[in-house]
This record gives sequence, C-alpha cells and structure tokens, in this order.
Amino acid sequence: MASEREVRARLQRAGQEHLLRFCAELAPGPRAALLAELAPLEPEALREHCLRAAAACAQPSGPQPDLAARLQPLPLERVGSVSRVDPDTRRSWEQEGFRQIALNKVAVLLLAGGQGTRLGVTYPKGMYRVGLPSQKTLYQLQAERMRVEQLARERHGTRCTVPWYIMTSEFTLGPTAEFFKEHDFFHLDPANVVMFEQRLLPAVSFDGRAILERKDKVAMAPDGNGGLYRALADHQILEDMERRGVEFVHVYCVDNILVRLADPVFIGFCVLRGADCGAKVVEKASPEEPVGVVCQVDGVAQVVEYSEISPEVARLRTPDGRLLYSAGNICNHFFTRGFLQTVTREFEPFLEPHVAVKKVPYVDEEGTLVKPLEPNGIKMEKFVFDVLRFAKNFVAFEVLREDEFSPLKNADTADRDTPTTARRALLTQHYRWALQAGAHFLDEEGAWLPEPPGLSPDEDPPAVCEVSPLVSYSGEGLEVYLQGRGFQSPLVLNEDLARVLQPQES
Ligand code: UD2
Repeated sequence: MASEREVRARLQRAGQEHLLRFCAELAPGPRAALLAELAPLEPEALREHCLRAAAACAQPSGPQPDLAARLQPLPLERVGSVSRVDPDTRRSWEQEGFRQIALNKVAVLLLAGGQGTRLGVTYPKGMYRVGLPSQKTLYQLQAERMRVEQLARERHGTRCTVPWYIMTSEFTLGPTAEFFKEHDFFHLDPANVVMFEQRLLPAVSFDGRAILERKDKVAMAPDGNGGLYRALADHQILEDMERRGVEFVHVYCVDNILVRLADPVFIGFCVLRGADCGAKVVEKASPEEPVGVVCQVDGVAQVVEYSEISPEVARLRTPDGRLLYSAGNICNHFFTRGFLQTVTREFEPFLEPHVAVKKVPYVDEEGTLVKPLEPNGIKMEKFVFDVLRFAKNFVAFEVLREDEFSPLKNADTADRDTPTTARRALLTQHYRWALQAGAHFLDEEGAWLPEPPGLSPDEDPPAVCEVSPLVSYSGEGLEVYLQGRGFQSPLVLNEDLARVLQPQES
C-alpha cells in the first residue's frame, strides 16, 4: 500500500494536496481508506482532469450557439424502420438475428453504473420493482428475456449462449452482484454473466480543486456511460468476447422496462446492412422529451444530447408537421466487436467529456459537512454514443415506442418516466398481446369486458395482464395458451400457468 508521503507527493504534482488536509487527525482506518482511494489517481491525469473541468465549466453552458447551422436529420438511407417495412423484409432481419444468436456471435451489454439520483433510491435501479403483479425487478425482467437464446435454439436446433456483460460502478457493483447471487442468477449460468466496473472521477470545484465529501473521502462519480470504452480495456472484456466468438454486441441502459435484449430484428438489420455501429430510435414524443437526437453534425452521424440542443432547434418541424429532429435516442446500441476494439485502442482519448454542474456535498475548511443549496461542483462524463462519429457504416433503426421504450427515470411525483408510467407501458403491451392471441377478459360476474377501441398511454388498460418473458419474449406464441379463452383480471401468465393451459399431447 502507498505511504502517506508517496500519496502526498503525487497529489502535489497534481496540484491537489488539499485532499490530505484532514489526514493527520483521522483514525488509522479512515486514513488508510483515504490513502487507498487516492493512491491509484495518476498525478498527470488528475491535474489534467481538474484543469479541464474548471476550463469547460468557464465556457458558456447549454446548447452550442452555432450548432443549429451544422445539424441535419439523418439521410433516409441510413434509417431502417420496423413499422415502415414489409413483413417479408422484417422477417428476414429477424431470421438473420436469430441465425447470429444461434452461432453464438451475439452478446448483450448492460450499462448499469449510473447512480439513479433522479429516481431517488439508494440501491441500483435494476433492483427496482415498478409494482407489477409478479413483483419482478428490472434485472429479473431482463434476465428472463435471455429466453431469446431458447428461441434461437428452437429455430436452429443448436445450443447457444448470449453472454450478458454488466458494467457497474463502485456504487452498483456490490449490491448488483449480491442481488444476482441471492436470486441464483435468475437461473442463468453465472459463467455467462460477467460484471465489471467502470472508473470513477473526482468531482471538481469551479476553481479546479477536487472536492472532499468527508474528511476521509473524495467526492467521486462514475465517468459516464461512455466510461464503457475504458472499462472494456481495463477488464479485457473484448478479449473475453473474442474467446467466446462474439462478433456483435447489443448495448442497452438499465431503466427501459420494455427493452428487448439481443433483439434479433435489430441485430439482423444491422448485420445485413454491414453496419459497424447502430442506434435504436423512437419518434420523439415532444420537443422537450429528454432523449438525445440521432442526426448529423457537419455531415457526420452523431447523437446530440437533450441538454445540448436548444429548444428552438428541438421544436423545428417538417412541412408535414413531424419534428425535424425526431429520431429519439433510447440508449440502445449495436456495435461490432471490431468497432469496439478500434474505439478502445484508438479513439477513446478523443472522446470529449461533457460537463454536468451539480450540487456536491463537501467539507469546508473547518471540516464541517456542507450540503450546498446551489450547484458547486463539476462532474465530467463521457457518453456512450459519442463514438458514433467514428463509425464507417452507421445505421439507425426506428422502433415503436409502445413496443420498446418506457424508461424509469423519476419518482412517482414526476409526470413522466416514473414507476407508474413504466408499469402501465408493460401491462398495456401485455394486454394487447393477449387480445391479439385471442384472449378475452371477464369482469367479476364473468361477463366479457369490452375491448377499448384504442389504448392510451395515459390510462391503465381495462384488465391487468402480465406475461412472463419466460413464456413469450415479444408477444409470440401466446395463442396456444390464450386463444378463445376468457380470463379474469389479473392474469399473470407465468411458466406454471402456461403448463396448465397448454393442450395436453394425446
Ligand atoms: C440516456 C441517453 C439519452 C436517452 C435516454 C433515454 C446517454 C448519455 N444519454 O439519458 O440520449 O437515450 O437515456 O432513456 O446515453 N450509466 C452508467 N454509468 C454512468 C452513467 C450512466 O452505466 O456513469 C448508465 C445508467 O445506469 C443507465 C444509462 O447509462 O443505464 C443511461 O444513463 P442516464 O439515465 O444517466 O441517462 P439519461 O437518462 O440522462
């Protein structure tokens, strides 16, 4: 372990010696913890980080003034769409996706290092229950959607595996690993669930000093979901993928309750188009919706984050009334392993961090803990989509919001992206699947409940129906259980009920 003298000398080189100002008064345990936290910080990198944060913060924040003139929507030939394509083409994409899964060439990678501050829970977001009848958490829903392996197996008659890589941070690794163990990895083989940790960076004051949040602790934050590329290199994840024969990686964020892991349609589309990099998008619901926009800047495909686009540009419309910048990023990406390799080896240092100005609790010169009322600190984050501009063949893939996107960002006090809206999105989708499969729902007296002419995203469906991903991945194959049958609400179609409903073979 590094001695106090060594750490002090390194901090001096970085201009951050103040981080040890309470060291002498600390008990041995906390002192050792502080030194252990500081020891790995590279002096040059720390100096550079602090200077850069202060300099970036001194720049005018918010939308870049000249951005509007440099923006263009993506050219149509770069965009595929599930809803604007004929069924045969869609089927060919899906077939190709399943073929690649069956060949063991597909992995999924979950970004789960965020702190989930907006939702206001102290545990990782993936452990959140939105109040489904089954009480499943986001992690469990995702684990069960690994059923896609089973579907590929049934089509191709081969055993196959989709490894699941989970990027965590110091805040989420411990509880996530514990949670998976407690739940027996949701019956997945632990050898195929690979957790790794992204780096943390110190939060920095406006004058370029790293912040102490306690006498014995630096205020650290994960380096953004674009910290992925460093973390892949730090933990030799791409080598692990290579050993397993993985060629295509589906990267997604933790909080979308409708996410389709290793979606064969998306993967097949990207593979058949020869893409090295792809992004799923949905049509933006409103100019203010907090999703990035997939577009071109100076002719190069990029995502412009919601915080960086001006309201005027976000509100621009085409002559037919659609938003001009309507391709809403849903943090759902396709990468070839080769592309990820090039990014980690060559381009990662060129990714510009984004600045977030936040309220960061700190200890003042007297050692008193202060909870600031105004933002006082800078966090620097890289974004996962900032690598798009290095792609040789980028494609976007438009999917339907009601099928694939309902993020959990806020507590129920907010009016969007809450536990209520996420639960409703999933239950509405499953109610729709049940009707399409020929089920009908009954009221308490056993009379048929009328089917509404349409389903509003702002209202609960007339009956509660939850389908386990272990029974159906995206609504397929439900007729055999539901066709022509009446059910009282709530219907929870899990594997046990499916066994009961399945026609017996004679
Ligand atoms: C993300 C997208 C935004 C839009 C929106 C849709 C980015 C940068 N922005 O915005 O364009 O697609 O999602 O829901 O992708 N995470 C980490 N490490 C970190 C920070 C975040 O793993 O250091 C993970 C986090 O756990 C989550 C994902 O990245 O799974 C998205 O993070 P967020 O919720 O902070 O991003 P948000 O909603 O601002």
